[in-house]
Amino acid sequence: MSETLAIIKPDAVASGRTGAILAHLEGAGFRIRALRMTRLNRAQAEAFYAVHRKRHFFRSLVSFMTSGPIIPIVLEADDAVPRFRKAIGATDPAEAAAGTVRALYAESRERNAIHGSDSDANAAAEIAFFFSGSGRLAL
Ligand code: 3AN
Repeated sequence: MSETLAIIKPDAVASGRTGAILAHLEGAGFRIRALRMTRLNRAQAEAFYAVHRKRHFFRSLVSFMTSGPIIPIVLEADDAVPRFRKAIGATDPAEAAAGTVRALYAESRERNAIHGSDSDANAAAEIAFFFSGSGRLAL
């Protein structure tokens, strides 16, 4: 078993898709190991997406990700990172495979409903970003 970090993004939280997305993920075999609701400030969003700081969409992405509450989730499964990437689909919902979370719930390439870690190393770093210290109780 391994872990990955998911984030239900502000668009999906605001449109009331949280429950549907959680049910979809549990139905796809992911086990919820930790979950919280929070809201990023600008500095936190810039730090989380630092790898994209030179991209043309960075400012817009930070603005979107700070626009409302988000729900970070630690998910567990066999090969969690690649399995989860497959379950959420391509970044652009127009290119996401049928039945994936983004095909079902994303609005656009930016407002794309959900985040998923892209490697085991990034999963560990992203889980620590949201669930370090007392934020994550021993299981
Ligand atoms: P993914 O979330 O599929 O791993 P990344 O890591 O390339 O995609 O991009 C991180 C986030 O940046 C995406 N989830 C999306 O919200 C936003 N993003 C990526 N590419 C674009 C783009 N061309 N225009 C606007 N926003 C984008």
